[in-house]
Amino acid sequence: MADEKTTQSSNAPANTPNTIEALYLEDRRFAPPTEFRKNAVLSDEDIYARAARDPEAFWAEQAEKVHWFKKWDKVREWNAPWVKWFLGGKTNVAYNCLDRHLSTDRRNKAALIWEGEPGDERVLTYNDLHREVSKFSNVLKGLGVRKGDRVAIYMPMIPELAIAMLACTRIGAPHTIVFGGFSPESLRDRINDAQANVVITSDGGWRRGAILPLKKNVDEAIAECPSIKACVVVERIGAAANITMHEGRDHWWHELMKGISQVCPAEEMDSEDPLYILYTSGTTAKPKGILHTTGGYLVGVTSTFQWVFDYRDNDVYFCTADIGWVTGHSYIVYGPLSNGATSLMYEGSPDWPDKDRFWAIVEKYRVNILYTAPTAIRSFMGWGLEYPRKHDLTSLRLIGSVGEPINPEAWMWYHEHIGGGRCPVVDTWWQTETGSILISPLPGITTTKPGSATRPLPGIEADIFDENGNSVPLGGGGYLVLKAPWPSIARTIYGDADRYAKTYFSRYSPDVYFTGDGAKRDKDGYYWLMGRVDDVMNVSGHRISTTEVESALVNHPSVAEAAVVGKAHSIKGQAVVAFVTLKSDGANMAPAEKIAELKKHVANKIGALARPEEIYLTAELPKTRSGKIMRRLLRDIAEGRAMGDTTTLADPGVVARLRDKYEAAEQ
Ligand code: 7RM
Repeated sequence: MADEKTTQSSNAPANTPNTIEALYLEDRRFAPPTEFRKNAVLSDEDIYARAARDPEAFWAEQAEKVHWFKKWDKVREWNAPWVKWFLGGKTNVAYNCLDRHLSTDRRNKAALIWEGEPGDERVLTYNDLHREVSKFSNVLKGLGVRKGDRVAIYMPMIPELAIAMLACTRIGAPHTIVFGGFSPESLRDRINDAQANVVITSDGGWRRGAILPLKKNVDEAIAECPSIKACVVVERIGAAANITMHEGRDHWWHELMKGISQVCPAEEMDSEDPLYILYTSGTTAKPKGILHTTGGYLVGVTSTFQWVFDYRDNDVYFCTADIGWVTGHSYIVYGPLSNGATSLMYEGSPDWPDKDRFWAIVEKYRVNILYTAPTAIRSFMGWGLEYPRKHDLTSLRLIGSVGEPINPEAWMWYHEHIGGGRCPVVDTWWQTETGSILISPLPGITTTKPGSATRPLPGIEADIFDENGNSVPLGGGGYLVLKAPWPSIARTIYGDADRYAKTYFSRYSPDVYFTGDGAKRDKDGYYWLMGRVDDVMNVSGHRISTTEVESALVNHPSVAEAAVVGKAHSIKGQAVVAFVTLKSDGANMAPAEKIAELKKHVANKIGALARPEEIYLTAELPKTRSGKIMRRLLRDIAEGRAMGDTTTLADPGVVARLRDKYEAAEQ
């Protein structure tokens, strides 16, 4: 049965009757196990009150735990919506992730454990990683990269990806990582927006035994990227990748690394110097370049990694995300490494060569902490218990979830069948823009409820507002907001400060951050996230803008108009559904062929992740009298719901005709 929370559509009002009922029916509680609590990094509830009494002092105390070349003069400067943290402080994130550990017992500890597809493996100790990063830092300098220059990275999940990003960070060159599933056009647009000088890629990547043509995509992209001066290529595939190296522009990673100096001191960065740019979908077709800076981000990811995952020195930690997303940035690389953790990175898919791959990895490396996504958990549920049961999962002591609301059934399954009933489950809410986890249980303190991300972390001032900016009392729902800045908040949208202010700080007032998420708080003050309230879909934990997909569709020569909505999907959370009207000369082939062509077109334009699950060709779209497409009605149709208010429609007959057509197609 589909659960109430996953059937929430992206623009649904935050508290529809069925969800309220579900929440009040949810009476299962899971207190931290006594043993866990006894040994936990945090076990004293008082931390919340302490942080609330004096947030600046609290964050300064956290900042003391990382290394500074020079300590800050001032903790925070807040001219809403603009904020700076640890002003005057000098630090380097890569120094904190590497050098800092070399003078400790961690020197020869595994920093990265890499499990490649199909079964390749490599372990890099902190000492190894420091050496490789220092060498590649010198490579980048040799290619002319200077502090402040942007470097694009388009790579599979291989150790060189982590090495490349840490090298950028070491020399103060902000990286912009583009997920390997994005199309050449998406890559081109991001490189051009960031004005990157260098791009780092590989000859290809392995995905379910097939080759991802990364270098070929780069060639296509940078043909239209005048800022790119050099391209560095890691050899992952070999001859089978069949790539062309362009003389003077393209360089093999291994050749550049040959004989280069291992010495490259970390650049002393200002606390507010840019650290990286990461593009994310918003409500318009153009992705936003979310800019994170140095000191605050470091403090945010370092502290939350330790608190939420209860990281202790001998733990093996496995986050299944791709580093191309923020989860990988913060919780595969920066947060874990700055804590001196052993972070496992896996190149492939959960179902390759078989559906037990994650569990085989857990058993092989005796993983203690696992961090994955609800969409994966729902797939595992569908595949059946035989796969986890094939493996010894008793090394696990804590399991986490991120990316979208986790429905209580999936939470329970995860708790019982992966966590063996003994592991606390941390459902962590955050965003690319927040940089680090903001709402989550503290596993040694918080009693969890399946489906709730529980409470804002210490130092985080969240609230739920109604349309008018009034705080909604416990038991009610509305919009999730943050009423004070935290250290790892994004500082701007690269090159578009106005859009930053407008997107996040104009809904209520310049000192209130609007998350774009609907949420509800129960009588105990626990938060229940309800999904996006804007035109952003969440497909398998990935943010995709409806407008972006619509633009891709109307870019096709036969399409006149397109409207895209997210439809509840039992595995993906949401699936992309498009309603398309064709130009009069567009119906030049059978509808089924046309639909296949349009799906392929979207995948080519944006990337496979945006490929519509369903496309409906229709003669008309429901519009208001002022000509706005009423997506809400399309969602009602796609999700088979009773039709909402149709009084503002220019032609009320349109929806009835559309619904008949949709239902006929669904048969
Ligand atoms: C980390 C990440 C952000 C959006 C966010 C939410 C949704 C993420 C949860 C969640 C409910 C969660 N960054 N979201 N985590 N919803 N419970 N634990 O996912 O920028 O890619 O997406 O994802 O809608 O606004 S993201």
